[in-house]
Amino acid sequence: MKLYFAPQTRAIRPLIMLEELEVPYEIVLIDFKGGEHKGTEYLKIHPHGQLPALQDGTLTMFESAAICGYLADKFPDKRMAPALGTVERGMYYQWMFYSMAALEVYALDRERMKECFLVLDRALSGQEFIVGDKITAADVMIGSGVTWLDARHHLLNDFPSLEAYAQRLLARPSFQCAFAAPGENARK
Ligand SMILES: N[C@@H](CCC(=O)N[C@@H](CS)C(=O)NCC(=O)O)C(=O)O
Repeated sequence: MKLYFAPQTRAIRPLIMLEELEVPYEIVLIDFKGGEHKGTEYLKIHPHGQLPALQDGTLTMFESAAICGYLADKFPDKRMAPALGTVERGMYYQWMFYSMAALEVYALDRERMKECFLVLDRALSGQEFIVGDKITAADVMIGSGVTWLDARHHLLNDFPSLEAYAQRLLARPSFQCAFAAPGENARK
């Protein structure tokens, strides 16, 4: 599997997934600052010239949430997605979609973001992960989103359950790896 990656972009999400899954992968580092993502070659991979993208055999796909969902389903023994048709799967879909349809959509709106953080804070009160006691792809999406948004809005202090959750996730080797400096990302 090849992950098209640049540091400090949404490409950290599938990287966290690959690290949590502990499966082999190859990083294709794209020179984002140099504009390589808009070059002819990369536009064949991602039609909008954005990161991330994933290649797995004959599959080439984009959209960070879709990639994380795909990876979770590809390795079911790692239980990064709850079983189909369960209550947990319903909640998993809710938070996966919420990460894109609420957190990302309201990224620039501080008041809406407070509302989102309150919703997440309540959901996380008394539980370790967003869908119970096991990390899933939804935590990768919500956790990376919250961390990114808080760098802009500095709201976490007011939401203790969400803040503790973000800290727990950031302490995991997978998150540490994805946030590390370029060239230090890939697991040996
Ligand atoms: N919804 C997409 C957004 C992808 C995206 O906007 N990626 C940024 C980097 S974080 C990018 O490539 N921006 C360059 C551009 O939009 O031209 C996803 O989640 O994968």
